[in-house]
Amino acid sequence: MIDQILEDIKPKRKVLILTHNNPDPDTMAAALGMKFILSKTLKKRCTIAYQGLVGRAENRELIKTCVIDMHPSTKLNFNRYDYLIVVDTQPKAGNVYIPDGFKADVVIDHHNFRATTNQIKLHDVRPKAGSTSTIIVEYMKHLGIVPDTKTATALYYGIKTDTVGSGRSSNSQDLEMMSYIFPQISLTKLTKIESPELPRYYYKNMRKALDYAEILDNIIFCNLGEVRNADLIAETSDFLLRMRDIKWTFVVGKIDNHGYFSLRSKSARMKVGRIAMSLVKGLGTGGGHMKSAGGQINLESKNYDEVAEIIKLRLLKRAGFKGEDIKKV
Ligand SMILES: [Mn+2]
Repeated sequence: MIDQILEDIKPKRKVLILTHNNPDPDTMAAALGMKFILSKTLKKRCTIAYQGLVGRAENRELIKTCVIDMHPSTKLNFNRYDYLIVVDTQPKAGNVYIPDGFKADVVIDHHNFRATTNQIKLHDVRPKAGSTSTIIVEYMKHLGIVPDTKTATALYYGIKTDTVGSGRSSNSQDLEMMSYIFPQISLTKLTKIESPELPRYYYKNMRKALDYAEILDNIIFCNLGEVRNADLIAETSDFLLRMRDIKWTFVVGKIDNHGYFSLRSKSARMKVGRIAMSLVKGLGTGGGHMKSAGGQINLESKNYDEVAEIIKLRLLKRAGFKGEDIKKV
C-alpha cells in the first residue's frame, strides 16, 4: 500500500496529515511517522493538523519531547493543500474535522472499516492491527527506512499505549514492529513521556470522579459533567477500571456543546467498540476496539443530562442490570 501512496503523492505539492480530534499518542505518532516517510522518500514537507485539545499530561509531554509540530485544523486554509491523509480514524467516524468540499486522498486506520471509506482513493484499514503506528512502522520496514530517535520514540509509545500499555489487545505484528524501532528509541525520552508532572486539575477531576462514580454490579458509571478537556474522561475511565471486581467503566462528560464518553472493559470479549456505537445510536457517533471505545454527541439541540441518562439506561440494559443496587465508591 505504501508504494501506491508514494506514487500517488509524487506529483503533489503540499500534503496535509490529519489526526483524529483530541489526538492520542497513536494518531500523533502515526502522523509524525508518515511525515518522516514522506520527507525521506519524496523530500516532501507536510503539515500535521488536529482539532480539539491535548489534555493528558503524557500526551503533552510526547509533543514536547518528540517535537511534534501540529496545527489546529479549524484555523487552516485547506485550499493550500492538494493532498489529504487521515490517520487513526476515518472521515465519517465523527472524530475528524474535514471542511465541506474537501475529501481525504488516503486513510490509514485500525478501527473497524466504515463502508463510506470505500469512497476514498487509497485506504489501508486493518482492524487486526493493534495501532495505526504499527502500520506506519511496517511501511518503514518495507521501505528500508530507519526512523530518527524522536520519531521512533513517538511510534514506540504510540504502539505501546494502544496495545500492551493499556492491557488492550496486541498481536505478534505489533510486537515485531516495536522491536524493529526499539534500537532507535531513547529510553530517557520515553521515561519523561511516561511520568510527567500532573496539573492540579487532574487531581481535582479525580476527586470529582470518586464522588460521582456509581458502582452497578461490575460496572462503574460516572457522569463528570463539565470537564476541562476530553482526555480527562478517558483518564477517569482508565483510573476507575483498575478497581477490583469491576469489569467495565463508562464515563461521560461535557465540553461546550459536545458530550463525550469513554467505555472500557477488562476483557476483549466485550468488543466495546461495537457496544459504543449502539449506545449512542441516534444521538451521536461512537467506536473503538475490543477493550476501549469512545464517542461524541453534538448537544446543540439536546440536553446533556438527559442524554447522559439515556446512555446510562442503555448501558444497564445491555449489561442486564436492573438498576436496583447502586453503590458509591
Ligand atoms: Mn489508534
